[in-house]
Amino acid sequence: MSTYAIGDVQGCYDSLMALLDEISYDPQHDSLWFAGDLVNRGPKSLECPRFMKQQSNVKTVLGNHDLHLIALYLGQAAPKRKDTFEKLMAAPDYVDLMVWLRQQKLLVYDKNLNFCMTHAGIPHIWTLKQARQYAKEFETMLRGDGAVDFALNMYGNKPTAWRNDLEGMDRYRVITNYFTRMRFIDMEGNLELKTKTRATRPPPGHKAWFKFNNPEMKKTKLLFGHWASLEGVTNNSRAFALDTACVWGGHLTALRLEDETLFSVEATD
Ligand SMILES: [Mn+2]
Repeated sequence: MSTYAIGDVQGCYDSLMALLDEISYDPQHDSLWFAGDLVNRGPKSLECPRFMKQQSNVKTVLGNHDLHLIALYLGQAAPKRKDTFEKLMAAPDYVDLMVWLRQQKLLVYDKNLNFCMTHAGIPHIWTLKQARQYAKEFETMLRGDGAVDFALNMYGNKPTAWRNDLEGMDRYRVITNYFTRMRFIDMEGNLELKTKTRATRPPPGHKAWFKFNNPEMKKTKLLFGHWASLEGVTNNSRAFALDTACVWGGHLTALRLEDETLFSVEATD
């Protein structure tokens, strides 16, 4: 009976199967958490969500690629050149898979395990309570009719920082930018969304989000994906970077939450 948190799969179904083999995954007893970006760029964006939907003990959070797919599904975004959604969008269960995807969360928290998972992280300007509240706000919107309007308005880097009085699309956009796109941030919480380098090369005035002192992180351990160039290194025993660049020929990584043991396989897709 173990819980494994797995980094960005991005359609790398064969690597996922190899990793599940490596950890001797037992669907009857084990649980799987996925850190988002379940689809895109990799070759099997249909098979990955199909597999996750079939399992009874899977928790996932949405990543930027998953939100992009939802926007395409809702007819509010143009496909990007590198998207790999053709097979998924032509599949007989496409709509079922999208209904499932829209039910997924931005944040998963388990009090007993003392882990919280989001795709990109949690900014130091939010308490865990705030983060859970904003995630829930967004999740409720995404399941309803408001999602169409959001999909039309989700792209963009502004506003750059959280304010309690933000409303409507600005509020949803900044919530998703923190949860699904954040890497570098400044003391006031302003996001810098262009730089994708390692944590040791921040843009001036900014730091990797997990380098800021966040009292919540002394209590709760954070799992995230999204930032492949970290190569799994945060130098912070409370922040676990799970994206090890599987889709770029790196590795697919799982962390067993009960004892913090890492497992990984080489990319095979
Ligand atoms: Mn991502």
